Amino acid sequence: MNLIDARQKDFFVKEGYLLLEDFYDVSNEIEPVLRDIHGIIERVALRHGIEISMPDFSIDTFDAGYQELLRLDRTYASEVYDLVKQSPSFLRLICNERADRLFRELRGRCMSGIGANSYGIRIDNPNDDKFLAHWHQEFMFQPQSIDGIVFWTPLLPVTPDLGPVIVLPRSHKDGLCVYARTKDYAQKQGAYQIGLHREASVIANYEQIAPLTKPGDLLLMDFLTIHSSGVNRSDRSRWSVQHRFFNFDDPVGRKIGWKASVTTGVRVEDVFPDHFLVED
Ligand SMILES: O=C(O)CCC(=O)C(=O)O
Ligand SMILES: [Fe+2]
Repeated sequence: MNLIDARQKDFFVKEGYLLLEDFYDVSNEIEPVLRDIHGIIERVALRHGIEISMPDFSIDTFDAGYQELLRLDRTYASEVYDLVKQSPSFLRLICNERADRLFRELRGRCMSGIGANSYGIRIDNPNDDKFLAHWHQEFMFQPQSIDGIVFWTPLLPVTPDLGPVIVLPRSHKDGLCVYARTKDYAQKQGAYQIGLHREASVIANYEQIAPLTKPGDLLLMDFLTIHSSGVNRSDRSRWSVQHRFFNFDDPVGRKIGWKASVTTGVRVEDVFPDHFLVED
């Protein structure tokens, strides 16, 4: 049995993204991740001897206590950020058999892979713009295979004020863009200083969409589709899972050697010398 029909596959190929509503089973696949997050927040507080008001677990308030930790000391919140990736239920979600099969339905018969450090749980805190992902294509930051696919799934209902991901439909058709270490992002860390060369004029070529999603939904993006974080102007953190599959059989990936995520220190200027400019 196929997970998607021909019309959905055509849509993805043409538009460079696809929203699959209710792809994951919320009780069996999403809720365990929320429970682990709840448990980790509780334990990080305990470790630091902090009394936070934490009600018993519920799907709607799974992150209760997190805002308090963040307010008390940002490093407590960073600990939570690093630890939630170590939850078995999260790792089960991203290695999910159906997700893997979905990747291979979209890319045809191939051997799939999950790049080193290519997955995580984003916690986008209210009005904290420093860690937002500016306009990018995944392949530049996850140099595994050019036909890789981002799997983006929310852990809470994403309303407009929470800042849904912004996607530029059909931007994948124009191939890998030219990038530079731009002045605009000079204050960011490491590879996040890299941005699209002449970003505003590139972005202006496309329509922008920002799909609203709920737990269980899955947003797929082609590794060449330009996208960015929306800005969170609500009073709650925006929790979402990102994971990615790549194709070991893609000739571009084979040539570059299926590299790990830039977050491991891979120098993408060396991987893609033809796609970098030094701006003056
Ligand atoms: O969630 C976001 O704000 C950005 C997500 C993103 O860039 C990705 O999932 O690849
Ligand atoms: Fe991305």
